[in-house]
Amino acid sequence: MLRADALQVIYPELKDRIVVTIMGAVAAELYTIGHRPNFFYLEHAMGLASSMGLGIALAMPQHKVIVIDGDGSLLMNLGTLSTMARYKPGNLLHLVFDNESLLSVGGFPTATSTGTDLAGIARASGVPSVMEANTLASLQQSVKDALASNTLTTIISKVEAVGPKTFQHPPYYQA
Ligand SMILES: Cc1ncc(C[n+]2csc(CCOP(=O)(O)OP(=O)(O)O)c2C)c(N)n1
Ligand SMILES: [Mg+2]
Repeated sequence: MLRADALQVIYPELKDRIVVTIMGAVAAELYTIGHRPNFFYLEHAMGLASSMGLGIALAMPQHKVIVIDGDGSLLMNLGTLSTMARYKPGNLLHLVFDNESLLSVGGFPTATSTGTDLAGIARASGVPSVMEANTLASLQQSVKDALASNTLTTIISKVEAVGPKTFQHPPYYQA
């Protein structure tokens, strides 16, 4: 599954919600599909999109918040899973695209390429709903189910390590 196709398929669920993404390739992909003022691309602070999303979800319980994370970013801040699980905001959906790679900085393999199981870590951290969705249809359904459930959910989605050709200076980088 290509992450760009996955984003396209779930875009109807994203477009009217607060969305916080990690930096790099996935931010550019979402921006290209259709930027919205309710999308925030957290540049540079690797690993912290989920922490920011947690804060927003807790501060704004009337809104659903969707975090779009990456395997490398989540591995850098695994404690976010236990913190999310501790507070369990039902309005937070944590979607992790696992391409087994630090794709945005050249494609170095991450620990998920050698067996680290992010869904297992999320479950063991106490996240009440953890799903694995590796096809477009299952991802679309999992996102819909998670948003309808009012339960803190982490979805791990394996995708190919493929991104846009260039994404160094998209408009959101400019002041
Ligand atoms: C603290 C810190 N270390 C390193 C970087 C450089 N960096 C930017 S994106 C990235 C890779 C992110 O990997 P992942 O979350 O898997 O997303 P992908 O690029 O695969 O979409 C790295 C290492 C950074 N921005 N901040
Ligand atoms: Mg990655």
